[in-house]
Amino acid sequence: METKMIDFQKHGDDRGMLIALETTKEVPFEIKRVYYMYDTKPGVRRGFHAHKKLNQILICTSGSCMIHLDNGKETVEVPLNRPDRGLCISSAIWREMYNFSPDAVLMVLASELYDESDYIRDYDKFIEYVNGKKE
Ligand code: T46
Repeated sequence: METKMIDFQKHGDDRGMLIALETTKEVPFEIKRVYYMYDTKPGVRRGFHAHKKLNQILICTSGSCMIHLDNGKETVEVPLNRPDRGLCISSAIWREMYNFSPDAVLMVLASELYDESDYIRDYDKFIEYVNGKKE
C-alpha cells in the first residue's frame, strides 16, 4: 500500500506543544494547498474517490476519525487520532473517511491546487485505472 504514517517532531515545553511542518522536511512534497474538515455530522462517510496525481498528508489535529484505503488489491483501515502524526497517501489510492468524533478536525496538506479533473469518483473506473487502462 502506497501509504505511510509519519510521526512529527514535537516541540514541547511548559507552555504546551507545537508542531512545525515544512515543505521537503517533514512533508515530502511542496505544499500547494491546505484544507480541513470539521463539524462532520454523525454517521457521515465521505471521500469515495482516488486521485490521478495528488499526494496528500492527512492529520487529525483534534478528535479522531477512521480512513479506509484501497489500492485496488488490498484495503486497510487506519485510525487517525493524534495531532503529531500524519498519514501520507499517494495518488491512485481510493479513500473514504468515517467515524468522525464530534470534535474531529481533519487537516490535509496537498501537493497540488484543487483540480476536479484529478478525481476518479467511480470505483469501477478506479480499478481500470490502477490496472493500467485509460479512463
Ligand atoms: C481528499 C479527501 C481526504 C474546494 O473547493 N477546494 C478544495 O481544495 C477541496 C478539497 C474541496 N473543495 C470543494 C469541492 C466540494 O464542493 O469542497 C466541497 C467538498 O469537497 P469533497 O466532496 O471533494 O470532499 P471529500 O471529503 O469527499 O474529499 C476531500 C478532498 O476533496 C479529497 O481530495 O482526498 O478530502
